[in-house]
Amino acid sequence: MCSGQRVCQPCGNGIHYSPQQLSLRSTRGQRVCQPCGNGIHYSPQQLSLRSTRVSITDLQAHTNYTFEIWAVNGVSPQSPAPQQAVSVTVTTNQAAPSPVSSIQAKDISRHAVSLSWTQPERPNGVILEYEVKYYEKDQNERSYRIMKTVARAADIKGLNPLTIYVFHVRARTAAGYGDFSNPFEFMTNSVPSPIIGDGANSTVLLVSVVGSVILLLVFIAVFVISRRRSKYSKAKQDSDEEKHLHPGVRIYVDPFTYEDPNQAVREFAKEIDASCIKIEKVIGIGEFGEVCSGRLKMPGKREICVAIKTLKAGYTDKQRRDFLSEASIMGQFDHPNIIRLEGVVTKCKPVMIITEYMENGSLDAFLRKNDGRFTVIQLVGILRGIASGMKYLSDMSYVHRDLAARNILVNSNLVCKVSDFGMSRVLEEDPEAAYTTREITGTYQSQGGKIPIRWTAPEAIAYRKFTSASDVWSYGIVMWEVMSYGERPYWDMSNQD
Ligand code: ACK
Repeated sequence: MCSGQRVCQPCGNGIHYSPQQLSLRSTRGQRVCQPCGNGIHYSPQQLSLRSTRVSITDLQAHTNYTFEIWAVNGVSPQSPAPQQAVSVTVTTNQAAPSPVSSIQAKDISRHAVSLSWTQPERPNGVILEYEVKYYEKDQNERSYRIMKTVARAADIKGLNPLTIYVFHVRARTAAGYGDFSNPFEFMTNSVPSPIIGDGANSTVLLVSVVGSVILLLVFIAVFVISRRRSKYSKAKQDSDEEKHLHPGVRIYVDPFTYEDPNQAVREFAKEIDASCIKIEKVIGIGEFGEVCSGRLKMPGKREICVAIKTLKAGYTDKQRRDFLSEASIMGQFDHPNIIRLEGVVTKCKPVMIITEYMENGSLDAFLRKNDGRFTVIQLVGILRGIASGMKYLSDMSYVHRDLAARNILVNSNLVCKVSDFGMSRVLEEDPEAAYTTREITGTYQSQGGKIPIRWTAPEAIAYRKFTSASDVWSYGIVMWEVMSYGERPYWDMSNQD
C-alpha cells in the first residue's frame, strides 16, 4: 500500500480486498514447479473469491503443491509495485498405486518362469512391494498362490509342465494395495530345461548339467552333516522355519466356502482310526466337550503324545460342522509356531480332533505360574515365535481374530504355538468375548456377536473390520501380557472404560 509519502507500508488487517485470487502449481518429484493443468477442482471457485476459504479436490497423491494466494483490489491492475502473494506448500498423502500394466515372461521352462513388469503409471507413493497372484487357468481361481517381492521381477517356481497359468500383479504403498493388473497368461514348456538360444552347444549344456548335479550332491552332503552335528532343538526349530521362508505361499481356504463342509474336512484333515488313540486323562473343558491328553500310535510310526478334543454327545449338525471346521483350518497350516493337526476321528463316536501335545498348556496360565523366572531374552524369544506363526498366518491370508496369550500353547522346550482356529467359535467360545453395544463402540452399532474387547483393535470393535492389521494390534496386547508375566490387559478397568 502507498499512502502519500511514497514509502510503502504493510496494510495491516483493517483493509479488505475483493476479489481474492488463488493460484496453484505443483512439484512432482523434481523441485521445479509445473502448472497443475485442468484436472483440479476448486470449491466454490479458483478466482474472484470473496471469502477466505477454498476447497481443492482431485489433487494427485504423494505430490508437493504450492498454493499462492493473491489479494487484489480495484487499483491492483494500475499498481506499479509488484504484488505480494502468500504461498503455502503442502504434500498430499500417499494413495494406493494404479494397476501394473505391462508384464513380460522370459526363461520359461517346464516348472518355472521369470516375470518382470514396469512400475505402475501412477505409483501414488513409495512402492513397498509387489504381489504376484497366479493360478492354473483350468483350475478354480480359489486355489491361487501369492508371491511377494520388492523387485519388479519374480522367479515363479513349482509350476506344472504344459499348463496355462494366469498371473496378476499389484503394487503396495503405505496407503495399501492397488488393483491387480489385467490377467497375463502363458503356458509352461514340455522340455526339461529353459529354452537355450541357437548358439548354445551341447557340450556347454552337458558341462552345466554335470556341474549342477555335483553342486547339488555337495549341498546335500553339507546339509546332512550339519544336521547331524546340530544338537540343539533351537537350531532345529530355526531350520524348520527357514523351510517356510520361501516366497511362494499357499492361501488359506475357508472351509465354510465348501458346499459340503465335510468335504473340507476330508481334504485338509487325515482320518485316524480310533484304535490308534489311547485317551489318558482329561486336561480341560472346551466349548464342544472335554479336552484330553493321550497317545497316538499310527502303523509304522512311533508313539507320540497328543491332545484330544472331543465333541460331546447330543451335538447338532451345526455344532459338528463348527467343531470340525477348526481341523479343516488347522490342517492347512504347516509351521513350527502353529499347532499341528495330527488328524480327526469322524467315522465313530466321539468325534475327535487330534493335535500335538503341548506340555506347558496355555501361555497366560504358564506365565502366571512362572512369574519372574525368565530372562528378557527368553520372553522376547516367546514373542518372536508367536510373531513368526502370525506372519505365516497373515501370508496365508488367514485372520485369527482372537490372538491372546490364552490361545497360545507352550511345549516343554518353551516353543510357543498359535492355536484356536474355530470360525464362529472364535468369538463365541472365548470367555473374554463380550457383546459389543453402542456404548462400548462409542460410534457404531454392533451387528451382533461377541468380541474380546481388551485384545481387539478399535476398528474391529467398532465395525468388525478384522484384518491382519487388527491381528497386529492383538499381538501388541500379547507382547504386553508376556512382558508382564500374564497380567490382565488394562488390569481391572471395565470393558466400557
Ligand atoms: O491351559 P491349559 O492347560 O491348556 O488348559 C487348556 C485346556 O486344554 C482347554 O482348552 C489345554 N489344551 C488345549 N490344547 C492343548 C494341546 N494341544 N496340548 C496341551 N494342552 C492343550 C489348554
